[in-house]
Amino acid sequence: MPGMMRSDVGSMRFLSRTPATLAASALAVALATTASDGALAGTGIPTPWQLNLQGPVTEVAAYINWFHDWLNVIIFIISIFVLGLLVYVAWRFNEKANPTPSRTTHNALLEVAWTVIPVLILVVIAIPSFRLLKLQLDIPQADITVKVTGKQWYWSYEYPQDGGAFTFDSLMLDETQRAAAIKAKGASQEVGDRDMPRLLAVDNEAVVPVGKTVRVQVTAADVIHKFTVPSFGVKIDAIPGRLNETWFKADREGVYYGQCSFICGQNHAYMPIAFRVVSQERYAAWLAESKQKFANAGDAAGKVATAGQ
Ligand SMILES: [Cu+2]
Repeated sequence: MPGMMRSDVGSMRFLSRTPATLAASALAVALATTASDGALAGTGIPTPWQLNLQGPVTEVAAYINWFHDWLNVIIFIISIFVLGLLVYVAWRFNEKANPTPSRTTHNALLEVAWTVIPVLILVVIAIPSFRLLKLQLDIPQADITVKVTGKQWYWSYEYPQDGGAFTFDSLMLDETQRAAAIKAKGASQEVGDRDMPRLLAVDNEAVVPVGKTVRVQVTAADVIHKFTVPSFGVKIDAIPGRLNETWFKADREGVYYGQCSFICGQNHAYMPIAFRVVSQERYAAWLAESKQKFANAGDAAGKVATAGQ
């Protein structure tokens, strides 16, 4: 897709300059431009008719997008090559065209080639794959730690550092609440749908500062959930009794939505994740405000009954 943060994966650029990549990129760009009206459409949020991955705002997500495109190039080349071979064999060596077939059974050069070439293909997949795994799993020194707990069917966020030490629950706005929120803002339906998207907008967004490394500790309180934010390149299981860790460093302000990605019960589809990435000043203001607001926040168990209606 155009305008993506490719610069972050500069070390892999040598691989993305082949003519085949350029052709595939051109095709992807053509498809993406017909599918969306702006280069950044689909960043932080899915869009109608979206074909590609959501736009990345972290190094990991940019790498995932690049790796996805790179695999597609390999897949296209192999598929076209195999299809070409099949068509050629069916045309050139059918019974009519080739009534007396050759009885050749061995060809050393060919056998070496069809062993070595697939190995090389696996190597050019494995190297970036391991690099990506290392980037995801090797969590850098964190500026902020946020603990996220999946619950049926909402998320709780805990800010243990920064002297914050507050917890809050984040529940999806149902259509009645969303309509009321849009009305309270005095926004048009169009603006309301953009700022408070259906099935994604929540009552309390998690807020983090831009350009800071956020370590996310993920767990669950009841059943297995999965914490997923596509534009951060983050997807990790939330398992009761286990603390999983991941990280992201968003390099652009904005709101980035995700969803639970592990079927966890009746309202699995209605427990979105919303991260608002803001400037350091706005983050500090939000922290101060939240310390007051969530000082006595109890568990949201009582709110669940209205969450998915
Ligand atoms: Cu869930």
